[in-house]
Amino acid sequence: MNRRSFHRRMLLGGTAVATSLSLGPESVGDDKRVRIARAGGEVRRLRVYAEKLADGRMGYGFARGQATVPGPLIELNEGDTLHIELVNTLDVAASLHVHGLDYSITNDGTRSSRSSVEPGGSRIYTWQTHTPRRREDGTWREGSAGYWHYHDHVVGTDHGTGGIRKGLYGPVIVRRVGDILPDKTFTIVFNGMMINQHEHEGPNLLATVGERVEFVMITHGDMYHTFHLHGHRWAHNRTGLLTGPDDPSQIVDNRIVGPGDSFGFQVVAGENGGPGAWMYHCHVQRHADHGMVGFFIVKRADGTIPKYEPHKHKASSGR
Ligand SMILES: [Cu+2]
Repeated sequence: MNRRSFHRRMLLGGTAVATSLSLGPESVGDDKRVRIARAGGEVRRLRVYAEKLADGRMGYGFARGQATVPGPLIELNEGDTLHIELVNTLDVAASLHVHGLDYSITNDGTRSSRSSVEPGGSRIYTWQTHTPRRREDGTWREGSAGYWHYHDHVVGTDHGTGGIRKGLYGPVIVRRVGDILPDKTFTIVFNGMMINQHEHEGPNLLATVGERVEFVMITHGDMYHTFHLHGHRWAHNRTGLLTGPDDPSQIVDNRIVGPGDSFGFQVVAGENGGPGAWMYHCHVQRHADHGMVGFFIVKRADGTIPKYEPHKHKASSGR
């Protein structure tokens, strides 16, 4: 198995004392190195289109005609500012409301704050992020890093119930300097009894043994669920990864989730059980039986998969 060496670095600046995991130059297994997130502080610009899909769903996309459900992943580093323009091609007002980041009330994406976008219109929302630091009163202010999400807040009702029901949602990841970067990221959204707006089956997620795979798990709708992944485990903390041998985070392979929740984690595909079509599903039995199930398909390096008969499930190779 992979041999990993960790060391801790103390960052001393003023009254702030931070401990971070430094993995930059370290070796992980056979000439494999992890990539780590750099420090933020950039001003970035994006344009996102709200669109109706041919099948009646609604989605966000970075270009016209390319809307997806879930919407595209937005990745930032702590300290970055994002100016994101929403172009509304729908025939109803829509918005962008983000969880976890910093924004003024005029960037809230709600009707009550007059920050929605009329049909055919556009507007720029500004989302900011910050690093953890000590307040002047000595208390600790959290940083923005986390697995977050965005969604419409005005289609159908003042809570965006109609937009969310049709697919207007997507993931946001804010990384802290030094966070380990994945080889690929998958987004799983439980929305009612659907996964990523598919009824009776979830998408298949394709990876190769040894790949560092990141999951972003978001929940919408009216129901509580449990997210379970076969053959893999993660830490119940911000990143889903342990920071070292003394990290007290609980290790889990199942987590209860409710509407508006989001979390994420990374696994090394097949690290514990090897290749195979590993199920992921809601562990509420009735929901699983209804089809809240998909497969995390971990291939051997030669592309084969043991004991697996491909069938109708839609496959996704991540990004
Ligand atoms: Cu469920």
